[in-house]
Amino acid sequence: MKNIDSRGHVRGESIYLDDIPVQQGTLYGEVFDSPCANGIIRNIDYSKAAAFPGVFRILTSNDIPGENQIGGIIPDEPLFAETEVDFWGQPIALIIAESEEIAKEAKRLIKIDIEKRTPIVDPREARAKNSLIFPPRTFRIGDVKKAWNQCEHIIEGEADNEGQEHLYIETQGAYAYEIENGSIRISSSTQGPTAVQRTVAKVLGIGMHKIEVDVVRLGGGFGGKEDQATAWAVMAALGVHILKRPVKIVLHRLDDMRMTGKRHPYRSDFKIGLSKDLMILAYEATFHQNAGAAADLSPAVMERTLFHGTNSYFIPNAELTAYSCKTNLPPNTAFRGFGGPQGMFVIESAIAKAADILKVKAREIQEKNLLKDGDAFPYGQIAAQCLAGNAWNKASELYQVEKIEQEIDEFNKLNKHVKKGLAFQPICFGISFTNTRMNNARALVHVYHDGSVGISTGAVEMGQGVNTKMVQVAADIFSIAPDRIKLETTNTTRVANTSPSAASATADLNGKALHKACSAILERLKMQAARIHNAEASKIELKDNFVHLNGKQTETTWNQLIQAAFFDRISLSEVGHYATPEIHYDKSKEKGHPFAYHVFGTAIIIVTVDCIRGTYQFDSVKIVHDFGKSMNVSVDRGQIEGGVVQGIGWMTMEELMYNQEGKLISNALSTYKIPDIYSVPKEISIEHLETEGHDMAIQKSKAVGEPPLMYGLGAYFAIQNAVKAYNPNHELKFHAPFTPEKVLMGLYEGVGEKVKH
Ligand code: LUZ
Ligand code: MOS
Repeated sequence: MKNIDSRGHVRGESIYLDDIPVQQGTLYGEVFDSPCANGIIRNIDYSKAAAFPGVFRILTSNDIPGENQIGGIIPDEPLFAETEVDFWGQPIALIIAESEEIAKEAKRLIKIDIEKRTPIVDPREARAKNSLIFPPRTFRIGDVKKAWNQCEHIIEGEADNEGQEHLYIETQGAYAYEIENGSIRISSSTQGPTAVQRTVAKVLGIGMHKIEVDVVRLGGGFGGKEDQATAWAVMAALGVHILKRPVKIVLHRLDDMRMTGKRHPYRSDFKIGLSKDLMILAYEATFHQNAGAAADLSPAVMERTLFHGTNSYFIPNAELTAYSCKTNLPPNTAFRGFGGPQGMFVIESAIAKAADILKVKAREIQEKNLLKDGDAFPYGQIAAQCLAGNAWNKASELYQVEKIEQEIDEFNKLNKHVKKGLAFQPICFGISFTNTRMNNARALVHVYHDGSVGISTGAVEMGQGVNTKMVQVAADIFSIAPDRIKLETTNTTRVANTSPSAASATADLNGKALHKACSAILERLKMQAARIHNAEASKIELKDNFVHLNGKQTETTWNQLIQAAFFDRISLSEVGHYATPEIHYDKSKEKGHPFAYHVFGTAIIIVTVDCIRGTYQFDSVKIVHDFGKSMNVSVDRGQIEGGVVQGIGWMTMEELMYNQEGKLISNALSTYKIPDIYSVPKEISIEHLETEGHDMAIQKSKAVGEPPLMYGLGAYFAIQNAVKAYNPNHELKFHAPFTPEKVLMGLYEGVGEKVKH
């Protein structure tokens, strides 16, 4: 089925937050934020700004009727700073004015006097100073201390990654207005409508029942709106609560980049031990997560780093420890992969370094250690329906890897100043929120008495195509045309207590809930049809708009059946509730079965490096991916292509830089480079792995949102191999992104000296 949004998108008719018509009397909010990363507020003079014509009010922490607290997991984040500031861009006040322009003008008139303190920007420094968000955690399997003795080779090193700006095309924003009796309706560009509802209620000191959050769709989220859409919605609602006028806040791109958190930078140490025949016997890693100034989702992100610390390899003895380090950056947050990519980068770096020292190909080590059915992950779950080897083997055969390698060797011999590099990137990603209790969803279905259908779920459409999948589920069960079905906005009044659209689990969770609701209505309709045809319900089927009896089409249409059911006073509405079965996790032991299933795949990435300039172009990314049984191939391919490009961007060009004062200096699109149409690989081939699919996946179609991002990790190692082909003296470093500057340094370090080793 075609994406139901494609027509609206192409014609510019799709509704985003800023397209919602505003009510008469709407006011506009502008956030006044901290001009330094760490300091004590001595004085703020709002008088000139407050007196500026058109300014209605300046809201600060003093105006909050409930709690000045927006921390979702740990209550450690004020909505507005009170006496001190902990990061550059931290909200201090909200200026509410007649227009955005007036609010912006007024903001310039605020005078702030801050006593600056030295900020911490580096997570290792934070750990040394014991500045942690919460205590460290360790995952263990086997006995790593004993295993080192059995290792023929032991290799140690460091692997670091920087953050990543989400750069959703639609910036953060919210529009709130009063309905009546103090109830507030909020349109929010959020992945987590319930998080917004809960937090608004807490800050305003009123019940959640008075807050209705509605989401039409987002112009991208990528995790950046899982938690961090909340603050702006709360501010808008606070304005409504106090001024009794509609309030709209939409962040300017530069404000959004400065004030919001990003993917977590990590600083990590590894130690890997291999046997003579390249089996990984032992692995130790220590992760230092740069959480920023407040917890936000960092505890959950850190957990996923540990869950994915061994990627798709079986390592019998491993010890993974992670520290969530409190620094003076904006609180870092969810970003596609959610800590998984950071963990996987470290094991891939360890393997690359081992391969370099042992003078073997990384792919030999990778292949030998791939996870198999029955192998245990460090967190206790046993690999089942494991497709790591299948994906790897199919990729090797289908894309003729030996031949490609020969061609690359030839090319590198013939070309002095251009070199090619190749890397294999296997992935293994666990599907489910790592926090077991979040794995539930609901759906509400109404069949109207004309036979048309309205469905609501907790899923938020953010470009990933989940709405299309939801319509498919309903159309499939009722066996009616998709255009008889309307997908309603995501609304906390229709579907309550939702988990955010995140963790790649949105279509699974909401789809299964929808499946249950539709199935319940279907059962009632079959009984109705049975009455009409004097038959047993078990002999009835609904197919292609008609009632079928004993496998044959009858005269009764879907519409007639619905009419009859309606006249017979049969309920045509249903709520479905789904909670993922079988999953559990015991944090005290760090063991359990946290994931419904895993998604596997392998990518082969080939890059060409210009060895004069240090620039590069990706020739191809050749993928074999475990879709299960894809329910929508074009939607799923779109997710893979986008994920790959976003992953490559993070690994190669997107360079977030903070200076020593904790100020973001790559703070605009002129200094922060994301992949564009010219930097995407010339070829992205995507091949299905033929499998049955998994029962816990919606229609056996496996989750596809986050896993493909991690194919992009291979970009780093492909470039590294090309650099090595030019400069054998290049000493491997692991510090993503591998920008052209770093490539150039790598190409020329120690050139002219005798080759080492
Ligand atoms: N959000 C979350 C996520 O709260 N828990 C998760 O496990 C998760 N995983 C990926 C992306 N978002
Ligand atoms: Mo996400 S990183 O699944 O919000």
